[in-house]
Amino acid sequence: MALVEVKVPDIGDVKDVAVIELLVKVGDTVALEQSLITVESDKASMEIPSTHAGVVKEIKVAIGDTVNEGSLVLLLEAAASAAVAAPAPAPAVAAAPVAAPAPAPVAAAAAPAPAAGASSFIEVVVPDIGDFDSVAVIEVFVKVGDTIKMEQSLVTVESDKASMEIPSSHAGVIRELKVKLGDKIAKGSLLAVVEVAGAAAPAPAAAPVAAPVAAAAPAVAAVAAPVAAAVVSVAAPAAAHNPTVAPTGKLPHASPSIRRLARELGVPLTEVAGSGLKGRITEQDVQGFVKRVMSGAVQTLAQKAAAPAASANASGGAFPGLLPWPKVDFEKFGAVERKDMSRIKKISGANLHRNWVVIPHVTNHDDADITELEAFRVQTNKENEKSGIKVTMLAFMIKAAVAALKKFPEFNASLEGEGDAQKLVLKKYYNIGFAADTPNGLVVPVIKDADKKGIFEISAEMGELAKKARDGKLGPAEMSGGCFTISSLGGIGGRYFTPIINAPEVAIMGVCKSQIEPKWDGKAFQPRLMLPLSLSWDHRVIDGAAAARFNVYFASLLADFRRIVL
Ligand code: CAO
Repeated sequence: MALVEVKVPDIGDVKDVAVIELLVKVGDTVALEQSLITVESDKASMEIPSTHAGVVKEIKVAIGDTVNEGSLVLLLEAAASAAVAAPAPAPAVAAAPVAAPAPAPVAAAAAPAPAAGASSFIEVVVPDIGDFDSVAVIEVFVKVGDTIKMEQSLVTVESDKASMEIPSSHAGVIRELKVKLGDKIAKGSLLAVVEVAGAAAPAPAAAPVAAPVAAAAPAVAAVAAPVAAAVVSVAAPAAAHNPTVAPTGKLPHASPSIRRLARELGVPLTEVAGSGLKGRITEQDVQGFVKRVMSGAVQTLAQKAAAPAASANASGGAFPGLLPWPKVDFEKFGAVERKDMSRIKKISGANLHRNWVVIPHVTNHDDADITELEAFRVQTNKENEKSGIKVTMLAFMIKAAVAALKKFPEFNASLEGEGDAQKLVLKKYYNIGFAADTPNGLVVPVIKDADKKGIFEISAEMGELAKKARDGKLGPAEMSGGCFTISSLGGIGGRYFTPIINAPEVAIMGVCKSQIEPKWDGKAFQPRLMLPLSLSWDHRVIDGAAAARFNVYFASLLADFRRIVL
């Protein structure tokens, strides 16, 4: 087996790009064209693919290094066929499937005669972006009315190997925005109409917009050239793209400016859930992450690993030893389809993951005899048929939860702070969330001040909130402030499950489908309607005995609802 030097291929006119990610490690088996490192200029990030298949023997770059065309990336023990195809000393560029076309300067630039005080309208178009003839817009940084500087990034576009920001060729005020998220654009596509103040004369009457765009003013071209070079230098995807090796899945989806922002703020992008198109990490996601870290609602993995064992979130210590996520070439086994995750699924998934990892969960199962309560509910609904309000079992459970939270205040609490400064916040209000299944994923609307509301009012409000949830119209205020959550799968089926606590709450009640079961009354078995309960609780705050008592009390309330008023 021959050792092969894998080098940075022709990356256009860009010089001294920084290595921002290592996507492989020594010992990894890489395929031809598999991305090895990510480099970043000030306007674009790109993955550098391998020129050979083989096993990584030595990595010659580190994060933060600057590289250029020809820089040695790593040594590879090439697989037999690849070694023959590309002898070791041959420059990687020769075989590189990513050699970029020669860059061309930004096309959109105006050079009309100046006329102080006048303003004109300029069409800003996509410059030469190399071989990409249809790239998707994944971020739009500006809106109509924004004042922009020359070279300010307007949009980010993404191919399957790189993302790049498209800068403006002019300073001015955006008067029309001609692209939106998801649009496919290419060289020459119109991005925006910009009103340029002062420097540019009004264009000839016949063609007020097009005229200024036609010729490039030298000054503008000079400034814009490096940008264009960075843009076009982005490695073109290989002609013979192998879907089994790229993308690697390790690279967080974020544009260069977001990566820069994250680096400045010290935000680990791998831990940020992206809410943008295709899971793209947006500026808001980074800011939100910072806010959550600052408020103590979340820790970075590094913080968790460094946290003392006594810390509330000390579970993070286990992370560094975790095996990497299995990479499977699914297509090898049969046909597959890839689907984007809904925004709600991504957000709720990230929250559930954090809660599952950080909170030491325990789940107690129990049953409530709801024979009489169900009869009462059916009777109530019959009596109120005309009113249109249907009372559901969940409304009774919300009232029972309020009573149980009053009796066991540590369940109506949240942990705050870390280490010695940690406190338990006991709430004197009773807001109960209920998990609602929607076509886009799970959401948790909150019934505020459930202690002050009756069963009818709760039922009506739940109906409205559940409808809003299904229609995707729930506002953040309607999902915040919860003290305790009930997750009811009763309308669907199942026996018991282990619900994940909705942080910063400390417990959640899961409910499954009630069914008639034989219960011994001391003399004979009686058919009773039994409701399966699954209470998950945070063992940092609650003990098993308290959880068992909570369940017993909760079940006793449902068994005889008169106890609520005691
Ligand atoms: N046992 C037996 N039947 C039950 C029941 C139970 N525990 N709970 C509800 N039902 C019955 C209802 O009586 C109703 O029957 P009828 O139409 O004959 O009266 C039927 O199931 C449908 O009820 P529902 O689900 O519409 O109403 P709900 O108040 O129980 O629930 C809501 C509302 C929004 C909670 C529910 O629609 C929902 O989204 N549940 C899923 C929650 C979820 O996904 N949890 C999992 C989170 S973890 O991933």
